[in-house]
Amino acid sequence: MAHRYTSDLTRDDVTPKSLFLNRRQIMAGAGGVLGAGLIGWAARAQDALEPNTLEEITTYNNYYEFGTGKSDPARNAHMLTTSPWSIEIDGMVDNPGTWSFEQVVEGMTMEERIYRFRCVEAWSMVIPWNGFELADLLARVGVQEGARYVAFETALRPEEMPGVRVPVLDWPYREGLRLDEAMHPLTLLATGLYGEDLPNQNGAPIRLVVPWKYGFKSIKSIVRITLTDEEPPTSWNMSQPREYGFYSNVNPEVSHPRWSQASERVIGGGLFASRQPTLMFNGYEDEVASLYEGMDLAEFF
Ligand SMILES: Nc1nc2c(c(=O)[nH]1)N[C@H]1C(S)=C(S)[C@@H](COP(=O)(O)O)O[C@H]1N2
Ligand SMILES: [Mo]
Repeated sequence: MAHRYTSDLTRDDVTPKSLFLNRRQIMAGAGGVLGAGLIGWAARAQDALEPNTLEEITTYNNYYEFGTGKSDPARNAHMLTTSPWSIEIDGMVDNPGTWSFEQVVEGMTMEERIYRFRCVEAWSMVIPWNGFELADLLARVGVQEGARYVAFETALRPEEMPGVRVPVLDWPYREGLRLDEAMHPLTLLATGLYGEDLPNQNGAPIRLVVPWKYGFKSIKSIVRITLTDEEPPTSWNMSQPREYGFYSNVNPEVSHPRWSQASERVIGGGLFASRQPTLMFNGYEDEVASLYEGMDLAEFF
């Protein structure tokens, strides 16, 4: 995984057109960097797909199996053995079984996808992932008729994961998607970032990335994928159901009970880049809004 993969999804596809402005035009119009505040907002929106540094992406993490502090995963995740790795794929599939990591990745179309990443805690980054579409793997295992959801599980290894001695969550970490969300072309199984193997703290060797949902849906270090006809239990929803819904689509208009989701703190960044407005579906509204037609997005949060 030492090379960069080309993507058939360009920046234009994943950037709302109204925000896709030319930075040089903005700066010319503003008469320089010290232009009006409004210009700063526009420049930040344009800059939103400038990836964060590798340093930022790998030192500010949430991976509670290695501790609840933002720097705990970078300090502790080296303890996780990521090779060999196997994934159990079961439930309503034609070819259930245990797959090695190498078997899972074999023949998949690897791409680079530069995605916005928005944590429910109201911080954000831009991350250049390498991986493949979950839909391609699901096609390979053969989803049976009647399956409606996909459930995911993270490894649970107390001897390698100091954080699971603390019952902050009901381990193993579990997540899930509706089948149509799982099949969406934006939904990625990531195996790398910045063209290198995924660092352990980011969910090695393979993790989910669902860019229009809050970050906790993007489950790390997956060991099990189950097709089912019932909405699966998910860790944060089980822990605090009034705060974290099953859907958890990024929505600036629906506040978390304890804080607003209208804006986000940008990790890293330069002069202007401390806070920016949060976008509906994290900026992927054109691509995913149709999945939720007719649903009350405040009720199904
Ligand atoms: N297994 C597992 N997956 C997880 C988490 C976790 O604690 N355990 N944290 C989630 C949360 S809250 C976020 S914001 C993202 C963080 O991903 P990153 O550290 O790669 O930025 O991972 C998600 N996936
Ligand atoms: Mo998060």
